[in-house]
Amino acid sequence: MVKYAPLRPPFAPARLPAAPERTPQLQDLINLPRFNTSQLWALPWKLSLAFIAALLLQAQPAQAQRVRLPIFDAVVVNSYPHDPDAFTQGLLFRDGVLYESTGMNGRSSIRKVALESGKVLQKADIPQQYFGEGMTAWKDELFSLTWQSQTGFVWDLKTFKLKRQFSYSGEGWGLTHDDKHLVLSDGTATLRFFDPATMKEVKRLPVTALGRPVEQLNELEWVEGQIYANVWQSDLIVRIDPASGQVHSVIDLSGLLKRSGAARGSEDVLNGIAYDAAKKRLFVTGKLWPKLFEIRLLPRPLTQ
Ligand SMILES: [Ca+2]
Repeated sequence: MVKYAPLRPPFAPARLPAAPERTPQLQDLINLPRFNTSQLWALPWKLSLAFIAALLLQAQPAQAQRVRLPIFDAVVVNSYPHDPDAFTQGLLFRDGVLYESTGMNGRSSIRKVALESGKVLQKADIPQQYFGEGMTAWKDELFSLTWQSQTGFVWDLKTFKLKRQFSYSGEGWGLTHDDKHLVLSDGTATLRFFDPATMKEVKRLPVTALGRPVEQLNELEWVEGQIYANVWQSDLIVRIDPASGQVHSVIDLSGLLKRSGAARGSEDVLNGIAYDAAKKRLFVTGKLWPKLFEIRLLPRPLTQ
């Protein structure tokens, strides 16, 4: 799958093309708000695909009823500094600190980051030939992926020393774990589960929303028995039932990028979900975003 083709070579954020709009396929599935005329004037003059999709749904009320999924909006509880040069690929929270993996050839790393200050406390670089991707912590180790090299790394959680490598087929995008397995996304609509002891694949989980596959699943987080997944190049996080693979609700984070202060380039998309299970705090950030947010989820009222 072409993921970063417009970027290479060279990596040049200032010259990136305009951002693509949201993933229309998934956007079609969620319960878009219905705009009334008093709200119309406040919308940006440039109609987004989301808005067009909303109009289409308005024009086809029967279909809108059929494709409705519950939506949650995000209330920002706290915001913290985040390294604007970090091309965030993986994010997790453990023992009071954040761990983050970053991407791009020559800029990929794993980091331990202080939540409040955003300061990088510890860092290990990933060799230049690799494009870093998602990461998760398992026991006293960190497992990190690479995009197309079919190579993963296992790091000591405390020392950040590289302990060993593993290989897997296909691409590596996001990584998290349940109580038994590591869960890997690869840009498709299928999540793959691995035994962390052997890194052998043990099962696959097709992810669907109202019967349709949800492609481009990216950064992952295991949250209270559910899998949260960024949908790449969208402002959406889908909440997946790990038993059935069904998306049962969607978190709409549109507006957070602007609030983060990030420049709107094609690559500075939402991509980072971490959960503090002890204090039940949910954190999100994006690639090259100067801010990281703690958010609380608020159900969006259903419109008639
Ligand atoms: Ca994560």
